[in-house]
Amino acid sequence: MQTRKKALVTGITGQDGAYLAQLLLEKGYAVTGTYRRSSSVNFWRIEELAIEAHPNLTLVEYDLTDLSSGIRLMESADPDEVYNLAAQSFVGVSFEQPVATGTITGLGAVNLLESIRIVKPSARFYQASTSEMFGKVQSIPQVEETPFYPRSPYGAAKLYAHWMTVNYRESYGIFAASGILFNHESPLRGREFVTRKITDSVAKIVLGKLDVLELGNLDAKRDWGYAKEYVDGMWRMLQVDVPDTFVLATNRTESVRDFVTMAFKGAGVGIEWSGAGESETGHCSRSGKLLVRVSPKFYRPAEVELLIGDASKARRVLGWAPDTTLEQLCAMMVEADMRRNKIGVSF
Ligand code: NDP
Ligand code: GDR
Repeated sequence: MQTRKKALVTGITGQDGAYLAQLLLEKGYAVTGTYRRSSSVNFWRIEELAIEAHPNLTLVEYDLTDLSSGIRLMESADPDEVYNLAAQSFVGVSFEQPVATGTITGLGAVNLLESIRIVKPSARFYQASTSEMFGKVQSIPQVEETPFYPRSPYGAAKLYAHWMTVNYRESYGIFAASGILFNHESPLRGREFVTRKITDSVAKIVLGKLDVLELGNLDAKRDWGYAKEYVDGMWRMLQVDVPDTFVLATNRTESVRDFVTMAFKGAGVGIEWSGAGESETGHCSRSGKLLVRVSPKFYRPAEVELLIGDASKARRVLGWAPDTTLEQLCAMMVEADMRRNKIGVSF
């Protein structure tokens, strides 16, 4: 009889953690998912996916910043595969909390790598790296070899974690993979991130629960994919023979403004834009009502203006390719937020 593979997923309460745990459970893994202690733990995502009571899922408290609890975690979970998804992941907040972001997002990964080195060096490790490491992009499209230039404390912390992952791979022979993932979204995305903020607000506006959507930089361009497909790419990175670094992206970039237009269209509302920069506004093309306004409070001290990735290496080596279009993704998110807001549930 084949023994069940064991996976450890940090950050199971987050978007990717929830989808990845679902995927691994479907594949027959025993999954240990970590969440951090707080006065009100939020399990809404694993509840939405109906996996919170799965017999092969164990939930344990773990704080990324604590090395000794990392060591104990590695001893108790005894994982074959470790997916490090937990992080202070919001770029905007990282400017306000640079030290905490460095400790959690940067050093947190090293705590796990050290725990693996000490307790279970045969475990395979996945680090959730990010296109934010490219920051002020040096060439287009971005690939694994594109030089890094992070533009936020978050990007810099992730770059440290990325290089430490490469370092543990090269120094100790640990199977440590780094996935440079471009933005990926879903109905489970946190509402602080721009796509979900937009789809939730569009739903509220259409239902008469909100007057105007306030946003920051509408010109920023992102390569947005569907999170459920990206967690499959993470898993694939740990199934190959040699640990490596891979970009996952769709190779299509759109502006925040375009995503707003797309989301309103998905809810049956046409939108017309006027003005520029901080005085740009969006109006309903039928009634002329103001629907979108720019607010300087959502601007960042330094911005990542344009991201577009090329995932050819992942396609070639991992057989990974995205399938869902941005229009389909946006429609899926608007539909979920319409449903939630109609029944008054809001996560
Ligand atoms: P989320 O913000 O949805 O989830 C982050 C997770 O980290 C949550 O479970 C959160 O717990 C947990 N966490 C935060 N601080 C700590 C801490 N001190 N100790 C333990 N756990 C902590 O992020 P995503 O799911 O979107 O992203 C997953 C990972 O991938 C992150 O590392 C992110 O930086 C990275 N990434 C994401 C991309 C994206 O587009 N989504 C793209 C590239 C990389 P809690 O629920 O309690 O807050
Ligand atoms: P990002 O995602 O910073 O790319 O990081 P986010 O959705 O926060 O911002 C995308 C772009 O939209 C602009 N923007 C706004 N952003 C937010 N959040 N709120 C606003 O009101 C707003 N208005 C304009 C931003 O300035 C930015 O240019 C995400 C996170 O998931 C990271 O953890 C991950 O590493 C990267 O994606 C890849």
